[in-house]
Amino acid sequence: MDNNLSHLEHIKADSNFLRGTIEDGLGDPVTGAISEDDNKLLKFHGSYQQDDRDLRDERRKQKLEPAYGFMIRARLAGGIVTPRQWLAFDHIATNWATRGLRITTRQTFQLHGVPKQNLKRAIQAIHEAMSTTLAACGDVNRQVVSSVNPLLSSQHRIVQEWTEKLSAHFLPHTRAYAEIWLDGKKISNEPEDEPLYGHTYLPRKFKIGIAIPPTNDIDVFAQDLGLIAIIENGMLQGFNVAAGGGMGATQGDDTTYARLGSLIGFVTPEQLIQVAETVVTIQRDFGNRAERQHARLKYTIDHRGLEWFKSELEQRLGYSLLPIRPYHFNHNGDRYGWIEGEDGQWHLGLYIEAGRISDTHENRFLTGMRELAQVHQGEFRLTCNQNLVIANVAAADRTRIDELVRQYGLDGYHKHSGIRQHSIACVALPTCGLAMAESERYLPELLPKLETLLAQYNLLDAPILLRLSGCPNGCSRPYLGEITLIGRAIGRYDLRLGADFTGQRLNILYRENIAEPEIIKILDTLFSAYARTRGQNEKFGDFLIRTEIIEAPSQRLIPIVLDATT
Ligand code: SRM
Ligand code: SF4
Repeated sequence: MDNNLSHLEHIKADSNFLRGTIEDGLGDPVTGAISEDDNKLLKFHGSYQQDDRDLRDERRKQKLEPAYGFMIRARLAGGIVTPRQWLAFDHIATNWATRGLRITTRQTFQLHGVPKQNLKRAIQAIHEAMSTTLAACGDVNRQVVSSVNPLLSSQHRIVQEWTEKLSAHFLPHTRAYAEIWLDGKKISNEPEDEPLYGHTYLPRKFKIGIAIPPTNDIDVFAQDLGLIAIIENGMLQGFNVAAGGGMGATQGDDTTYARLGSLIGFVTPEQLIQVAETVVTIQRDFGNRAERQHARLKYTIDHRGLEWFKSELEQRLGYSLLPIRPYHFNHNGDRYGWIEGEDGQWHLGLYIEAGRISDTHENRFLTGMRELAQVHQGEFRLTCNQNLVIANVAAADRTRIDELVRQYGLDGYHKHSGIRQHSIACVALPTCGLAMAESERYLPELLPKLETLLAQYNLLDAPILLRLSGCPNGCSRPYLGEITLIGRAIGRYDLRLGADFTGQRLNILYRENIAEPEIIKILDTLFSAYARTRGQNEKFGDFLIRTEIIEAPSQRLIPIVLDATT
């Protein structure tokens, strides 16, 4: 193999379709860890080896190995969870994991701290509940996300079907998953193949999402392949295609950056899978396999040019994409409370702080949700803003659901401030190995302080997108926050401001590497100005740009529209 390739390309190539020596590592009783190379392959199976960073120093002093535990991420296309599946995840969370269930920013579950000896039975339990962890992480197409809620209308349901088709289409074919996790033996001697990915898979992770206007609750322009469902006269016509979105950046490396996807055309539902597959295979063939920090589709497009990308796509397809159709987004974030669907069934949107569902001193969300799953007849829907919907409830069952929601304190959505309702925080410490600062654990400290300020200026109800990330990788899609903190070191953050409320404009860096007192002081001044001089219905990010408190972002960061015709 080419020596210019990154180390991970060699690991993949030599892995025998993602087997490596994972199975041997799982069986080694001497350590709670597996080898470094196997850990890289394990991601493709939906798990990461981590260690509890709160305990690192103490264990080092005691000459103990780090407190290893495994994170497990499920693949739940469009974030749908049946009550049976909920109870299976709850069982794993209660018996084998440490921090309950965690709804992620890609509308699925993560579990943390699963010890090596329980990893296999946890993955088996997920499989038995008709779900999987395969390709939830790794250099493949990941969890496909879509706007909530499939039951709102017949067209939402059709979009969900496309979400599931896309998710299934891009699952790897390797038999390693079944061998390692499900029955432990070689199930066939037939030669193995990955017809779509090839034996080295993609150069990097790949993400697809479908938004249904006017809601951009998935941040469609942050996806490698963002699809905007066009529904006209109550019928799904097809999808506008945005390519090359992505959030990740590396601290101190200007050659890495967040980028909004570029709109390149419109495809009919019949063309969708072929177009998505062709985009993925272009990235497979041209993505940078030497430097992982430049391997996402956004860099392939920027290095070769959007015109090149579009013409390569159309040449491979054998036809041209259709002109982009008009669309309009009016908000990001989730809708809370009861909403009635077209068919008369009801859906209850609940706010979950940073997506964490656990039993603590303050609340018993895990127990409450377990009880809800035991009585609920419909399904649950996880959102890309780390919240959840109790979906498909008959009118007659609403009272019982409301009672349980109230009993377990899950009814906060009634009273929360606008900023709280629109807050997202990535996991960060203590499990994320890349975290430079707190995020999920900082959110409950920060929010009341911001709410105190907002209350002074009568802005408690103002919906403001707040995003916290423990490092620049961008797991909370922080470059799309109207107010964003990105961790630089413990207690220190970059403050970014000025994204719009619909996920269509990136924010910009306002102050670097500052601590909480300065953050609060700056926001105090800005909230005061916002309260005094904002226009009617003007959102915070738009206000900052109009009043030139911050500069409008540079052109490069605004979606480029090719052949934008109506
Ligand atoms: Fe992420 C890596 C958590 C959504 C960009 N992300 C990680 C890891 C696995 C850390 C690691 O590599 O060791 C984090 C595990 C933390 C932990 O302890 O659980 C992690 N990412 C998450 C989650 C759980 C954040 C959350 O609080 O919900 C989200 C899980 C999504 C899922 O269910 O699939 C999550 N990550 C995202 C998103 C948002 C999205 O996809 O909509 C992004 C930005 C979008 C994008 O990909 O461009 C994102 N995560 C990254 C990156 C930067 C990638 C890049 O292109 O540079 C990394 C680091 C990497 O890949 O090297 C990363
Ligand atoms: Fe970890 Fe950084 Fe992602 Fe937060 S943004 S979960 S700190 S990788």
